[in-house]
Amino acid sequence: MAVTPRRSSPGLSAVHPIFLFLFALALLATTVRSEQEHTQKPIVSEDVRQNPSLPVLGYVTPWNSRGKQLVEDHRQKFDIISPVWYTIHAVGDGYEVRGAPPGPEDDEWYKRLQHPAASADGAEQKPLQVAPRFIVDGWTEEDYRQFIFNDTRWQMLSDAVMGVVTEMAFDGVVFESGATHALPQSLTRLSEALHGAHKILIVVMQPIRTAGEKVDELSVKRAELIETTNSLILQNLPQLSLVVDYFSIMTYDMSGPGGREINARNIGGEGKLAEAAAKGNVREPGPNTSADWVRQNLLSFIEATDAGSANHQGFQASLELQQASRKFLMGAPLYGYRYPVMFVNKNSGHFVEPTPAEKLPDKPLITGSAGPKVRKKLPEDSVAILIRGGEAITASEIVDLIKENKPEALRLEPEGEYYFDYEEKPGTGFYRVFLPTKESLGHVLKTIKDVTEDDLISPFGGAGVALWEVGQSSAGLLAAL
Ligand SMILES: *[C@@H]1O[C@H](CO)[C@@H](O)[C@H](O)[C@H]1NC(C)=O
Ligand SMILES: CC(=O)N[C@H]1CO[C@H](CO)[C@@H](O)[C@@H]1O
Repeated sequence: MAVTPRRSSPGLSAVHPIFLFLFALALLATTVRSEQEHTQKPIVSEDVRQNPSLPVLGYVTPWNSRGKQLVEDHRQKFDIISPVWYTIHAVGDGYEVRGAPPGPEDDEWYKRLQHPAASADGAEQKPLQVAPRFIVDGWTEEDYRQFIFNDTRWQMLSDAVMGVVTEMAFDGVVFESGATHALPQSLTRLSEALHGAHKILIVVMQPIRTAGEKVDELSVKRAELIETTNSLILQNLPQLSLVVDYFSIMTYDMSGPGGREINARNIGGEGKLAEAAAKGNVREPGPNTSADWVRQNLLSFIEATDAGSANHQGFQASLELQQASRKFLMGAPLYGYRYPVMFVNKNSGHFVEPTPAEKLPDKPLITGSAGPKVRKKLPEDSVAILIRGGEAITASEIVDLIKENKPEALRLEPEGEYYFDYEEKPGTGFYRVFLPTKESLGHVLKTIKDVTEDDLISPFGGAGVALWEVGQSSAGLLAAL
């Protein structure tokens, strides 16, 4: 297993302050723009696709509804849009789909996307495919069991979903459930119904996780659980890849609200904290995604599909598998994460407090915002550890934090994601914020492209990106696409 990279100071490089400033400006520009003008024409040069060969799926949620305008302003950056609108319930002997576009304007919005539009320079923009997400909601284990083994039920579920798809004239479906890896046969009816109507089926898959070092009983158990889950996720991939058009792989939330386990070597001393770290009970804030993790996931999914081809023989099978090629849409987050943290001295394992700084140190720098601004610096050799779970934050929230606190952004190597620290008010505790940037997103895209273009790795290569979710992003971020 890959050891969590040590996060000692050689790994950190300070970002030129201009970077953050530009980042904030890019975000601000969008906020202002979408507030004042709804039919504003996109800026042409920014909107050229950086990686035209990679299909782009963008999720849009009702709770960050500015995603709708961002999609329209940058529609040539996308191929498929998935509004998050529907749930599938097990009711009585069958299934019921609930949900709808939240309002008439949402109806008009998705229909506009399905038609060609004119760009600022008068060129025609292609129509987008609209494939809303349908998520299985509240199913018990028994509900799954009944569904998996009963082809009357496969048909009932297909009918329930197709009823909506046909009525609304959607271009396809993103299907999400807690056990999609176990459903290749059960989804054949839905797949046939969609394909018969020239519509697409996309399924959401959990990512493959790194198992971690096996050093004692507990870590062995943990690692084995992760390995088992990984092989469950991958085992039916060859069959699934023949019924679906794309997989949307959730390679975001790499760290998630719980952060990640700190490397025990990063906390020394004899104290309780060092003891807890050695047992894997201390967590640190982490980046949401790394290009390397995305790459590992893509390779695992390609290999698992490939392994299936060994069981198929002949020309027809290889043709089918070629069509199975452009199937992996790797998830990339468009949100940041904010973690409440405390700082610990690496050598003693004791908590340390950032101290007011007269002169600005080059890194890292923490800025208090209350009253007369107090600039604080982090003592040498300290690491941040989580004191509570973190939360996702949007680009506009990040802009507000940057404007208010004027922090210095630091780059975490090798992940290439940026973070900054700030204190809300003196004495109320510190936060570390991880933010996606045009650069980190571009890096993920480049990694995907490299894999798809590497003939040795992927003779039938092809993959793209799935963005969660457009409403949390900004024009600045979307420029990476
Ligand atoms: C399959 O599902 C249908 C509809 O719920 C039900 O009527 C039927 O009894 C089920 N068949 C089996 C073998 O469970
Ligand atoms: C760089 C990094 O933090 N990678 C980790 C992110 O989270 C996933 C899953 O939790 C791990 O497998 C990665 O090692």
